[in-house]
Amino acid sequence: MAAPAPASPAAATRGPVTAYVALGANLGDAVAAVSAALQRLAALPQSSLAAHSSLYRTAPVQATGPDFVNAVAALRTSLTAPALLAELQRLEDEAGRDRPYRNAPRTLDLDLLLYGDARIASPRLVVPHPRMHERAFVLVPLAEIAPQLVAPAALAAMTSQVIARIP
Ligand code: A4P
Ligand code: MG
Repeated sequence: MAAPAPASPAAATRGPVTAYVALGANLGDAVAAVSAALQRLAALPQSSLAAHSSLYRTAPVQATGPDFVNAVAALRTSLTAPALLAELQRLEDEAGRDRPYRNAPRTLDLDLLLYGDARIASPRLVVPHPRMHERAFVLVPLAEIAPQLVAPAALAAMTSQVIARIP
C-alpha cells in the first residue's frame, strides 16, 4: 500500500507573520495616545512588538484639523489578519475614537499596512493598505524600521509632505 501523501504546504500550520501597523492621532494629547497605543500593541494576544519607529509630527494629508502624530509598528503575530484588524479597532474604541465624518480628527487610528506578503481585498480589509505608498506619514516611519520595504524613489517623491521626527 502506498504511503500517505505528505501534507500540502497549504495544510501546514502557519507560524507567526510580521504585520506592520500605522498609528496616527490628532486630537487631545496625541503623543501620549500613540505612546500608549504602542504599549497596547505589545500586549495583544498571540503577538509581540518586534520594532517601532520614532514618533513623527506630520501635517494633515487630505484631512483637516491639527497636525498629526504618526508612527509605524512591526508585530510578530499568529492572529489572522481579520482578527488583528478587530483587535486594532478595539484599541481605537478604547482610546475614545469617534467617527463623525470621513478623515475627521481622531484620538487614535490604527491601520494595517502589511500582513506578511498577503494580498487581501475584502469589504472590511484591504492589504496592503491602498494609500500607504502616497503618504510620507507612513513611508518615512516604515523606512526607519523596515528600509527594505520602501523604495528610495518613493520617499524622494514625498518631499512636499511636511514631516518632522519628534526628538
Ligand atoms: N479598512 C480596510 N482596510 C483596512 C486596513 N488595511 N487597515 C476599513 C485598517 N482599516 C481598514 O477605517 C475605515 C474602514 O476601513 C474600517 O471600518 C476598516 O474596516 P477608519 O479607521 O474608520 O477610518 P480612516 O482610517 O480614517 O479611513 P481611511 O480611509 O483608512 O483613512 P486614511 O486614508 O488612512 O486617511 N494625515 C496625516 N498627516 N496623518 C494621518 O495619520 N490619516 C488620514 C486617514 C488622513 N490624513 C492623515 C492621516
Ligand atoms: Mg483607520
